[in-house]
Amino acid sequence: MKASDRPNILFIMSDDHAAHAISAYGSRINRTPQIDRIAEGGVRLNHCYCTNSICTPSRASILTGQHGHVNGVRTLGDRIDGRNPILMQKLFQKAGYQTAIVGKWHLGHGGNADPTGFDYWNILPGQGLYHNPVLYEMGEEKTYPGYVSEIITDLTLDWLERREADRPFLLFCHHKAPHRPWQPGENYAGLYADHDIPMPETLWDDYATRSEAAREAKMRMEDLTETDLKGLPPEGLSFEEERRWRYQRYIKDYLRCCASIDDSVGRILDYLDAHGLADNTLVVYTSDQGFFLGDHGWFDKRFMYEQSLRMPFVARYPNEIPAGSVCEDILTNNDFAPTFLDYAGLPAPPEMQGVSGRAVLRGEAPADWQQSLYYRYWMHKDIDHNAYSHYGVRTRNYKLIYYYGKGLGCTGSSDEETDPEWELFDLEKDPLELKNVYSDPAYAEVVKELTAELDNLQREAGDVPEH
Ligand code: SGN
Ligand code: CA
Repeated sequence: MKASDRPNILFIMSDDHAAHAISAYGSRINRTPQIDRIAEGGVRLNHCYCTNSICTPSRASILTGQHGHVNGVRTLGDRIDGRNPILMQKLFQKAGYQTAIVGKWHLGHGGNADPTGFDYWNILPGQGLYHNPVLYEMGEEKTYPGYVSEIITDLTLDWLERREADRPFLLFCHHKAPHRPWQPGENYAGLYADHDIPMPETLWDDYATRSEAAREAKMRMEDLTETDLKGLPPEGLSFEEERRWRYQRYIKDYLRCCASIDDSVGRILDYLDAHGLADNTLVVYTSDQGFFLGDHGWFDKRFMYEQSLRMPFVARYPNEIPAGSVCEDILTNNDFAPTFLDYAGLPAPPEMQGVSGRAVLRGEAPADWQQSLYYRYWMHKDIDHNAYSHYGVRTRNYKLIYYYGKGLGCTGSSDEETDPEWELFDLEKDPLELKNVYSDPAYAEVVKELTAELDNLQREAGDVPEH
Protein backbone atom coordinates (compact mmCIF):
# COMPACT_ATOMS: atom_id res chain seq x y z
CA MET A 1 0.00 0.00 0.00
CA LYS A 2 1.35 3.44 -0.92
CA ALA A 3 1.53 5.76 2.06
CA SER A 4 -0.83 8.15 0.28
CA ASP A 5 -3.43 5.39 -0.13
CA ARG A 6 -3.70 4.71 3.54
CA PRO A 7 -7.11 5.70 4.83
CA ASN A 8 -7.72 8.26 7.52
CA ILE A 9 -9.41 6.89 10.59
CA LEU A 10 -11.92 9.02 12.41
CA PHE A 11 -13.18 7.34 15.54
CA ILE A 12 -16.13 9.07 17.20
CA MET A 13 -17.06 7.63 20.57
CA SER A 14 -19.66 8.89 22.97
CA ASP A 15 -20.14 7.93 26.59
CA ASP A 16 -23.04 5.61 27.50
CA HIS A 17 -24.98 5.94 24.25
CA ALA A 18 -26.99 2.73 23.92
CA ALA A 19 -27.75 1.30 20.48
CA HIS A 20 -31.48 1.40 21.20
CA ALA A 21 -31.29 5.21 21.27
CA ILE A 22 -30.07 5.35 17.65
CA SER A 23 -32.60 5.30 14.84
CA ALA A 24 -30.32 3.22 12.60
CA TYR A 25 -30.81 0.53 15.25
CA GLY A 26 -34.57 0.94 15.17
CA SER A 27 -34.89 3.17 18.22
CA ARG A 28 -38.50 3.59 19.39
CA ILE A 29 -37.63 6.67 21.39
CA ASN A 30 -35.59 9.09 19.23
CA ARG A 31 -34.17 9.91 15.81
CA THR A 32 -30.46 10.27 15.08
CA PRO A 33 -30.33 11.27 11.40
CA GLN A 34 -26.62 12.14 11.43
CA ILE A 35 -25.39 8.91 12.99
CA ASP A 36 -27.73 7.13 10.59
CA ARG A 37 -25.84 8.75 7.68
CA ILE A 38 -22.82 6.65 8.65
CA ALA A 39 -24.89 3.45 8.67
CA GLU A 40 -26.59 4.34 5.39
CA GLY A 41 -23.24 4.95 3.71
CA GLY A 42 -21.62 1.90 5.31
CA VAL A 43 -22.30 -0.88 7.75
CA ARG A 44 -24.27 -1.33 10.97
CA LEU A 45 -23.03 -4.01 13.34
CA ASN A 46 -25.82 -5.76 15.19
CA HIS A 47 -23.53 -7.73 17.47
CA CYS A 48 -20.77 -5.47 18.70
CA TYR A 49 -20.05 -6.05 22.40
CA CYS A 50 -17.79 -4.75 25.11
CA THR A 51 -15.75 -7.17 27.19
CA ASN A 52 -16.44 -5.16 30.38
CA SER A 53 -19.32 -2.71 30.46
CA ILE A 54 -17.74 0.24 32.20
CA CYS A 55 -15.95 3.31 30.92
CA THR A 56 -12.25 3.18 31.79
CA PRO A 57 -11.77 -0.56 31.11
CA SER A 58 -13.62 -0.38 27.81
CA ARG A 59 -11.43 2.51 26.70
CA ALA A 60 -8.28 0.65 27.72
CA SER A 61 -9.38 -2.43 25.77
CA ILE A 62 -10.06 -0.29 22.73
CA LEU A 63 -6.53 1.14 22.80
CA THR A 64 -4.69 -2.11 23.60
CA GLY A 65 -6.83 -4.83 22.04
CA GLN A 66 -6.56 -6.63 25.37
CA HIS A 67 -8.78 -7.75 28.22
CA GLY A 68 -8.54 -5.77 31.46
CA HIS A 69 -6.67 -8.47 33.37
CA VAL A 70 -3.92 -8.19 30.73
CA ASN A 71 -3.69 -4.43 30.21
CA GLY A 72 -4.15 -3.78 33.93
CA VAL A 73 -7.34 -1.72 33.64
CA ARG A 74 -10.13 -3.77 35.20
CA THR A 75 -12.10 -1.10 37.07
CA LEU A 76 -13.06 2.54 36.97
CA GLY A 77 -10.28 3.32 39.41
CA ASP A 78 -7.47 1.77 37.38
CA ARG A 79 -5.34 3.89 35.08
CA ILE A 80 -3.70 3.16 31.78
CA ASP A 81 0.08 2.83 31.72
CA GLY A 82 1.12 5.27 29.01
CA ARG A 83 4.42 3.41 28.61
CA ASN A 84 2.60 0.40 27.16
CA PRO A 85 4.20 0.04 23.70
CA ILE A 86 1.17 -1.52 22.00
CA LEU A 87 -1.28 1.36 22.49
CA MET A 88 -2.73 1.59 19.00
CA GLN A 89 -2.12 5.32 18.57
CA LYS A 90 1.61 4.73 19.07
CA LEU A 91 1.67 2.17 16.28
CA PHE A 92 -0.11 4.56 13.95
CA GLN A 93 2.19 7.41 14.92
CA LYS A 94 5.26 5.30 14.27
CA ALA A 95 3.92 4.39 10.85
CA GLY A 96 3.65 8.07 9.88
CA TYR A 97 0.05 8.81 10.78
CA GLN A 98 -0.86 12.09 12.47
CA THR A 99 -2.60 11.19 15.70
CA ALA A 100 -4.93 13.23 17.89
CA ILE A 101 -7.52 12.85 20.63
CA VAL A 102 -10.09 15.41 21.72
CA GLY A 103 -12.55 15.02 24.59
CA LYS A 104 -13.12 12.32 27.16
CA TRP A 105 -10.11 10.19 28.00
CA HIS A 106 -11.00 8.80 31.42
CA LEU A 107 -7.86 6.72 31.81
CA GLY A 108 -6.37 9.00 34.42
CA HIS A 109 -4.25 12.05 33.86
CA GLY A 110 -0.93 13.27 35.08
CA GLY A 111 2.25 11.19 35.10
CA ASN A 112 2.09 7.91 33.22
CA ALA A 113 -1.67 8.18 32.80
CA ASP A 114 -1.46 11.15 30.43
CA PRO A 115 -2.19 10.30 26.82
CA THR A 116 0.87 9.05 24.93
CA GLY A 117 1.30 8.42 21.22
CA PHE A 118 -0.77 11.44 20.22
CA ASP A 119 0.71 14.38 18.31
CA TYR A 120 -2.10 16.41 19.80
CA TRP A 121 -4.30 15.76 22.81
CA ASN A 122 -6.87 17.89 24.54
CA ILE A 123 -8.83 15.97 27.14
CA LEU A 124 -11.46 16.38 29.82
CA PRO A 125 -10.11 15.47 33.25
CA GLY A 126 -12.03 12.51 34.73
CA GLN A 127 -15.69 12.60 33.76
CA GLY A 128 -15.48 16.25 32.73
CA LEU A 129 -18.23 18.86 32.95
CA TYR A 130 -21.17 19.53 30.64
CA HIS A 131 -21.03 23.31 30.95
CA ASN A 132 -17.93 25.48 30.67
CA PRO A 133 -15.63 22.45 30.95
CA VAL A 134 -11.96 22.47 31.75
CA LEU A 135 -9.76 20.58 29.29
CA TYR A 136 -6.08 19.76 29.42
CA GLU A 137 -4.45 20.68 26.14
CA MET A 138 -1.18 18.75 26.04
CA GLY A 139 -1.24 18.99 29.83
CA GLU A 140 -2.14 22.66 30.03
CA GLU A 141 -5.39 23.47 31.82
CA LYS A 142 -7.90 25.75 30.07
CA THR A 143 -11.58 26.53 30.61
CA TYR A 144 -13.79 26.56 27.53
CA PRO A 145 -17.05 28.51 27.75
CA GLY A 146 -20.07 26.72 26.32
CA TYR A 147 -21.56 23.23 26.04
CA VAL A 148 -19.22 20.28 26.07
CA SER A 149 -20.46 18.47 22.93
CA GLU A 150 -20.13 21.65 20.89
CA ILE A 151 -16.70 22.41 22.30
CA ILE A 152 -15.39 18.93 21.54
CA THR A 153 -16.75 19.22 18.00
CA ASP A 154 -15.15 22.64 17.49
CA LEU A 155 -11.80 21.36 18.75
CA THR A 156 -12.04 18.31 16.49
CA LEU A 157 -12.76 20.46 13.43
CA ASP A 158 -9.99 22.91 14.40
CA TRP A 159 -7.51 20.06 14.47
CA LEU A 160 -8.68 18.73 11.11
CA GLU A 161 -8.29 22.22 9.69
CA ARG A 162 -4.67 22.62 10.77
CA ARG A 163 -3.40 19.06 10.22
CA GLU A 164 -0.87 18.29 7.47
CA ALA A 165 -3.03 17.47 4.47
CA ASP A 166 -0.49 15.11 2.89
CA ARG A 167 -0.33 12.60 5.72
CA PRO A 168 -3.13 10.26 6.88
CA PHE A 169 -4.63 10.76 10.33
CA LEU A 170 -5.99 8.80 13.25
CA LEU A 171 -8.39 11.10 15.09
CA PHE A 172 -10.36 10.24 18.22
CA CYS A 173 -13.34 12.47 18.94
CA HIS A 174 -14.56 11.33 22.35
CA HIS A 175 -17.72 12.87 23.71
CA LYS A 176 -18.83 13.18 27.29
CA ALA A 177 -22.56 13.10 26.49
CA PRO A 178 -24.87 11.35 27.19
CA HIS A 179 -23.25 10.40 30.53
CA ARG A 180 -24.92 10.94 33.89
CA PRO A 181 -26.09 13.51 35.15
CA TRP A 182 -27.55 14.12 31.66
CA GLN A 183 -27.37 17.91 31.46
CA PRO A 184 -28.56 19.08 28.05
CA GLY A 185 -27.23 22.17 26.32
CA GLU A 186 -29.59 25.13 26.00
CA ASN A 187 -30.25 24.35 22.31
CA TYR A 188 -31.69 21.00 23.30
CA ALA A 189 -33.56 21.84 26.48
CA GLY A 190 -36.92 22.19 24.72
CA LEU A 191 -36.85 18.84 22.90
CA TYR A 192 -39.61 16.34 23.79
CA ALA A 193 -41.38 18.99 25.88
CA ASP A 194 -44.78 18.24 24.39
CA HIS A 195 -44.93 14.45 24.42
CA ASP A 196 -44.07 11.41 26.48
CA ILE A 197 -41.37 8.97 25.43
CA PRO A 198 -42.47 5.33 24.99
CA MET A 199 -41.55 3.09 27.92
CA PRO A 200 -39.39 -0.01 27.53
CA GLU A 201 -41.09 -3.40 27.74
CA THR A 202 -39.17 -4.35 30.87
CA LEU A 203 -39.68 -1.17 32.91
CA TRP A 204 -41.65 -3.24 35.46
CA ASP A 205 -39.20 -6.14 35.68
CA ASP A 206 -39.62 -7.84 39.08
CA TYR A 207 -36.42 -9.96 38.74
CA ALA A 208 -38.34 -13.16 39.51
CA THR A 209 -36.20 -16.20 38.57
CA ARG A 210 -33.10 -14.04 38.45
CA SER A 211 -30.06 -13.45 40.61
CA GLU A 212 -29.75 -11.58 43.87
CA ALA A 213 -27.28 -9.46 41.89
CA ALA A 214 -30.14 -8.14 39.75
CA ARG A 215 -32.42 -7.59 42.74
CA GLU A 216 -29.77 -5.77 44.77
CA ALA A 217 -28.41 -3.43 42.09
CA LYS A 218 -29.02 0.21 42.90
CA MET A 219 -29.77 1.46 39.44
CA ARG A 220 -33.55 1.54 39.48
CA MET A 221 -35.59 4.56 38.54
CA GLU A 222 -36.07 5.04 42.31
CA ASP A 223 -32.26 5.42 42.70
CA LEU A 224 -32.17 8.49 40.45
CA THR A 225 -31.34 11.55 42.52
CA GLU A 226 -32.67 15.07 42.59
CA THR A 227 -29.59 16.12 40.60
CA ASP A 228 -30.27 13.46 37.98
CA LEU A 229 -33.94 14.42 37.72
CA LYS A 230 -33.46 18.19 38.07
CA GLY A 231 -36.11 18.15 40.76
CA LEU A 232 -38.14 15.83 42.93
CA PRO A 233 -41.31 13.97 41.93
CA PRO A 234 -44.60 15.63 42.89
CA GLU A 235 -46.02 14.36 46.16
CA GLY A 236 -48.87 11.91 46.37
CA LEU A 237 -48.02 9.74 43.36
CA SER A 238 -48.48 5.98 43.50
CA PHE A 239 -45.36 3.81 43.02
CA GLU A 240 -46.27 3.22 39.37
CA GLU A 241 -47.03 6.87 38.70
CA GLU A 242 -43.80 7.96 40.30
CA ARG A 243 -41.76 5.43 38.33
CA ARG A 244 -43.32 6.69 35.12
CA TRP A 245 -42.56 10.26 36.11
CA ARG A 246 -38.95 9.41 36.92
CA TYR A 247 -38.54 7.55 33.66
CA GLN A 248 -39.78 10.53 31.63
CA ARG A 249 -37.52 12.99 33.44
CA TYR A 250 -34.53 10.70 33.04
CA ILE A 251 -35.01 9.63 29.45
CA LYS A 252 -35.82 13.07 28.10
CA ASP A 253 -32.59 14.56 29.40
CA TYR A 254 -30.66 11.52 28.22
CA LEU A 255 -32.09 11.91 24.72
CA ARG A 256 -31.44 15.66 24.71
CA CYS A 257 -27.80 14.86 25.36
CA CYS A 258 -27.87 12.29 22.56
CA ALA A 259 -29.23 14.95 20.22
CA SER A 260 -26.11 17.07 20.79
CA ILE A 261 -23.97 14.08 19.80
CA ASP A 262 -25.98 13.50 16.66
CA ASP A 263 -25.53 17.14 15.63
CA SER A 264 -21.82 16.84 16.28
CA VAL A 265 -21.57 13.82 14.00
CA GLY A 266 -23.41 15.80 11.33
CA ARG A 267 -20.97 18.69 11.50
CA ILE A 268 -18.00 16.36 11.26
CA LEU A 269 -19.45 14.42 8.31
CA ASP A 270 -20.19 17.73 6.57
CA TYR A 271 -16.57 18.73 7.04
CA LEU A 272 -15.37 15.48 5.46
CA ASP A 273 -17.73 16.04 2.51
CA ALA A 274 -16.69 19.64 2.02
CA HIS A 275 -12.98 18.78 2.07
CA GLY A 276 -13.04 15.72 -0.19
CA LEU A 277 -12.21 13.40 2.72
CA ALA A 278 -15.32 11.23 2.77
CA ASP A 279 -14.07 8.54 0.40
CA ASN A 280 -10.72 7.89 1.99
CA THR A 281 -11.76 8.08 5.63
CA LEU A 282 -12.99 5.22 7.74
CA VAL A 283 -15.54 6.87 10.04
CA VAL A 284 -16.72 4.89 13.05
CA TYR A 285 -19.37 5.88 15.54
CA THR A 286 -19.59 3.91 18.77
CA SER A 287 -19.98 4.30 22.52
CA ASP A 288 -17.79 2.93 25.30
CA GLN A 289 -20.61 0.59 26.37
CA GLY A 290 -24.38 0.31 26.27
CA PHE A 291 -26.85 1.62 28.84
CA PHE A 292 -30.16 0.70 30.43
CA LEU A 293 -32.84 3.10 29.26
CA GLY A 294 -35.40 2.06 31.83
CA ASP A 295 -34.87 -1.54 30.71
CA HIS A 296 -35.22 -3.85 33.73
CA GLY A 297 -36.35 -0.72 35.60
CA TRP A 298 -32.77 0.57 35.44
CA PHE A 299 -30.31 3.22 34.30
CA ASP A 300 -26.51 2.63 34.16
CA LYS A 301 -24.71 -0.45 32.73
CA ARG A 302 -22.11 -2.89 34.26
CA PHE A 303 -24.33 -5.98 33.86
CA MET A 304 -23.82 -8.46 31.07
CA TYR A 305 -27.44 -8.01 30.02
CA GLU A 306 -27.90 -7.05 26.42
CA GLN A 307 -28.65 -3.31 26.63
CA SER A 308 -25.44 -2.74 28.58
CA LEU A 309 -23.22 -5.31 26.84
CA ARG A 310 -24.03 -4.14 23.35
CA MET A 311 -22.10 -1.26 21.80
CA PRO A 312 -23.50 0.65 18.87
CA PHE A 313 -21.05 0.42 15.97
CA VAL A 314 -21.61 1.95 12.57
CA ALA A 315 -18.76 2.41 10.11
CA ARG A 316 -18.41 4.06 6.73
CA TYR A 317 -15.55 3.60 4.26
CA PRO A 318 -16.93 3.88 0.75
CA ASN A 319 -13.75 2.45 -0.83
CA GLU A 320 -14.46 -0.90 0.73
CA ILE A 321 -17.61 -1.20 2.84
CA PRO A 322 -20.88 -1.68 0.91
CA ALA A 323 -23.38 1.09 1.67
CA GLY A 324 -26.39 0.18 3.77
CA SER A 325 -25.02 -3.20 4.86
CA VAL A 326 -25.83 -4.96 8.11
CA CYS A 327 -23.42 -7.27 9.87
CA GLU A 328 -24.56 -10.09 12.16
CA ASP A 329 -21.09 -11.28 13.14
CA ILE A 330 -19.68 -10.78 16.62
CA LEU A 331 -17.09 -8.03 17.14
CA THR A 332 -15.79 -6.85 20.52
CA ASN A 333 -14.00 -3.72 21.63
CA ASN A 334 -10.82 -5.83 21.89
CA ASP A 335 -11.05 -6.13 18.09
CA PHE A 336 -11.11 -2.40 17.37
CA ALA A 337 -7.34 -1.79 17.47
CA PRO A 338 -6.42 -4.80 15.28
CA THR A 339 -9.19 -3.78 12.86
CA PHE A 340 -8.03 -0.18 12.51
CA LEU A 341 -4.39 -1.24 12.18
CA ASP A 342 -5.42 -3.56 9.37
CA TYR A 343 -6.96 -0.67 7.42
CA ALA A 344 -3.61 1.09 7.65
CA GLY A 345 -1.79 -2.03 6.44
CA LEU A 346 -0.18 -2.50 9.85
CA PRO A 347 0.11 -5.83 11.66
CA ALA A 348 -1.47 -6.15 15.10
CA PRO A 349 1.17 -6.96 17.73
CA PRO A 350 0.85 -10.56 18.96
CA GLU A 351 0.07 -9.28 22.47
CA MET A 352 -3.25 -7.94 21.22
CA GLN A 353 -6.01 -10.42 22.02
CA GLY A 354 -8.55 -9.05 19.58
CA VAL A 355 -8.60 -9.87 15.89
CA SER A 356 -9.06 -7.71 12.82
CA GLY A 357 -12.67 -7.35 11.75
CA ARG A 358 -11.85 -5.61 8.48
CA ALA A 359 -13.21 -8.49 6.38
CA VAL A 360 -16.23 -8.72 8.66
CA LEU A 361 -17.04 -5.04 8.08
CA ARG A 362 -17.09 -5.52 4.32
CA GLY A 363 -19.38 -8.53 4.72
CA GLU A 364 -16.78 -11.26 4.20
CA ALA A 365 -16.30 -12.84 7.62
CA PRO A 366 -13.83 -15.73 7.47
CA ALA A 367 -15.30 -19.21 7.99
CA ASP A 368 -13.63 -19.54 11.38
CA TRP A 369 -14.82 -16.17 12.71
CA GLN A 370 -15.57 -15.96 16.47
CA GLN A 371 -19.00 -17.26 17.51
CA SER A 372 -18.87 -16.25 21.18
CA LEU A 373 -17.31 -13.73 23.52
CA TYR A 374 -15.90 -13.60 27.02
CA TYR A 375 -17.05 -10.88 29.40
CA ARG A 376 -15.92 -9.89 32.87
CA TYR A 377 -17.04 -7.12 35.21
CA TRP A 378 -14.69 -6.84 38.18
CA MET A 379 -16.07 -4.18 40.53
CA HIS A 380 -17.92 -6.02 43.27
CA LYS A 381 -20.64 -4.10 45.14
CA ASP A 382 -19.36 -0.69 44.05
CA ILE A 383 -20.49 2.26 46.07
CA ASP A 384 -22.58 3.88 43.30
CA HIS A 385 -24.68 0.97 42.11
CA ASN A 386 -23.93 -2.10 44.22
CA ALA A 387 -23.44 -4.20 41.08
CA TYR A 388 -21.92 -7.63 41.71
CA SER A 389 -18.79 -8.92 39.99
CA HIS A 390 -19.44 -11.51 37.30
CA TYR A 391 -18.17 -13.12 34.15
CA GLY A 392 -19.81 -15.02 31.36
CA VAL A 393 -20.10 -16.08 27.79
CA ARG A 394 -22.46 -14.99 25.05
CA THR A 395 -23.00 -17.09 21.97
CA ARG A 396 -25.47 -16.40 19.18
CA ASN A 397 -28.34 -18.01 21.05
CA TYR A 398 -27.39 -18.16 24.71
CA LYS A 399 -25.86 -16.22 27.52
CA LEU A 400 -24.36 -17.80 30.61
CA ILE A 401 -23.44 -15.55 33.55
CA TYR A 402 -21.64 -16.43 36.76
CA TYR A 403 -21.80 -13.98 39.66
CA TYR A 404 -18.81 -15.09 41.64
CA GLY A 405 -19.46 -12.57 44.38
CA LYS A 406 -15.95 -11.43 45.35
CA GLY A 407 -14.05 -8.18 45.13
CA LEU A 408 -10.63 -9.84 44.80
CA GLY A 409 -9.00 -6.64 45.98
CA CYS A 410 -10.01 -4.70 42.86
CA THR A 411 -10.20 -0.90 43.13
CA GLY A 412 -13.68 0.28 44.05
CA SER A 413 -14.77 -3.24 45.09
CA SER A 414 -16.15 -4.32 48.45
CA ASP A 415 -14.59 -7.16 50.45
CA GLU A 416 -18.04 -8.35 51.38
CA GLU A 417 -18.69 -11.64 49.59
CA THR A 418 -22.04 -12.67 48.13
CA ASP A 419 -23.31 -16.17 47.33
CA PRO A 420 -22.25 -17.40 43.89
CA GLU A 421 -25.11 -17.57 41.40
CA TRP A 422 -25.61 -18.61 37.78
CA GLU A 423 -27.93 -17.30 35.11
CA LEU A 424 -28.67 -18.75 31.70
CA PHE A 425 -30.77 -17.02 29.05
CA ASP A 426 -32.20 -18.50 25.91
CA LEU A 427 -31.82 -15.41 23.74
CA GLU A 428 -33.96 -16.71 20.91
CA LYS A 429 -36.97 -17.47 23.11
CA ASP A 430 -36.31 -14.77 25.68
CA PRO A 431 -34.49 -11.84 24.05
CA LEU A 432 -35.49 -9.57 26.93
CA GLU A 433 -33.59 -11.80 29.39
CA LEU A 434 -36.39 -12.10 31.91
CA LYS A 435 -36.29 -15.85 32.49
CA ASN A 436 -33.27 -17.49 34.02
CA VAL A 437 -33.33 -21.13 32.84
CA TYR A 438 -30.10 -22.23 34.47
CA SER A 439 -31.84 -24.80 36.70
CA ASP A 440 -34.37 -25.94 34.14
CA PRO A 441 -33.57 -29.62 33.34
CA ALA A 442 -34.47 -29.02 29.71
CA TYR A 443 -31.33 -26.85 29.46
CA ALA A 444 -28.92 -29.24 31.21
CA GLU A 445 -27.08 -29.97 27.96
CA VAL A 446 -26.85 -26.26 27.08
CA VAL A 447 -25.44 -25.51 30.54
CA LYS A 448 -22.79 -28.15 29.99
CA GLU A 449 -21.80 -26.82 26.58
CA LEU A 450 -21.80 -23.18 27.63
CA THR A 451 -19.75 -23.89 30.74
CA ALA A 452 -17.18 -25.66 28.57
CA GLU A 453 -17.19 -22.68 26.19
CA LEU A 454 -16.74 -20.30 29.12
CA ASP A 455 -13.81 -22.37 30.38
CA ASN A 456 -12.20 -22.32 26.93
CA LEU A 457 -12.61 -18.61 26.41
CA GLN A 458 -11.39 -17.82 29.89
CA ARG A 459 -8.31 -19.99 29.43
CA GLU A 460 -7.60 -18.53 25.98
CA ALA A 461 -7.88 -15.03 27.43
CA GLY A 462 -5.41 -15.96 30.13
CA ASP A 463 -7.89 -15.26 32.89
CA VAL A 464 -8.39 -17.19 36.12
CA PRO A 465 -11.69 -18.89 36.99
CA GLU A 466 -13.58 -18.47 40.26
CA HIS A 467 -16.05 -21.29 39.60
C1 SGN B 1 -20.23 8.07 37.88
C2 SGN B 1 -21.74 7.97 37.95
C3 SGN B 1 -22.17 6.51 37.93
C4 SGN B 1 -21.53 5.80 36.76
C5 SGN B 1 -20.02 5.95 36.84
C6 SGN B 1 -19.29 5.25 35.73
N1 SGN B 1 -22.26 8.58 39.13
O1 SGN B 1 -19.66 7.60 39.06
O2 SGN B 1 -23.57 6.46 37.83
O3 SGN B 1 -21.86 4.43 36.77
O4 SGN B 1 -19.72 7.34 36.78
O5 SGN B 1 -19.63 5.74 34.47
S1 SGN B 1 -22.44 10.20 39.16
O6 SGN B 1 -23.36 10.49 40.26
O7 SGN B 1 -21.12 10.78 39.39
O8 SGN B 1 -22.97 10.64 37.88
S2 SGN B 1 -18.61 5.52 33.32
O9 SGN B 1 -19.28 5.81 32.07
O10 SGN B 1 -17.51 6.43 33.57
O11 SGN B 1 -18.20 4.12 33.40
CA1 CA C 1 -19.22 5.17 29.84
